[in-house]
Amino acid sequence: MSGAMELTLVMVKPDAMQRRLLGTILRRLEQKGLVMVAGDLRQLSRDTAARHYAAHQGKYFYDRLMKFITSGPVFVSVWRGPQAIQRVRTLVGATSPEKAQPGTIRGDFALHITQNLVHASDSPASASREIAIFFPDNAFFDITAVDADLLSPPD
Ligand code: FUP
Repeated sequence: MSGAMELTLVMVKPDAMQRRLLGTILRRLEQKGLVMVAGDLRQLSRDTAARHYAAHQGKYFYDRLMKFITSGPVFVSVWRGPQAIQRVRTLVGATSPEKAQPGTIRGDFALHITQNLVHASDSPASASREIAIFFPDNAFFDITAVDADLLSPPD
């Protein structure tokens, strides 16, 4: 069973942009069969970054995180697919660099807990909240992959 269709927010962070890993990261999500339905290169303001990371306000790493995420352009995107939220999290890998497994984006390319290349929504509630921050118009492309039925046949 492939699961319900979901939307999830993926942000490719300034370290990945600097390291020219945008294409590599997007490619992994595409290879899995997920479809990008919105995407944009943006410089985050401190206000937008604070909304996005509201749950971490007051934590010891908050200032470092805010400085990092506003240090250069990020690529914000919305992806669609069956159980896309958990599947993207699995492809991204664990937050801690010691725990991120080889084969995941962080496991293969990241050494640091802050400079960890990519953000992905961690639950349906986070996905809705984060998508509304970056794409308030909710105007997503209605792309159906030509191989959608092969990748995820209806049950
Ligand atoms: P994740 O969902 O894997 O991106 O991780 P969290 O939501 O737990 O943390 C959000 C961001 O805070 C992470 F991308 C990295 C940063 N962070 C730190 O810099 N130090 C920490 O100790 C924990 C998280």
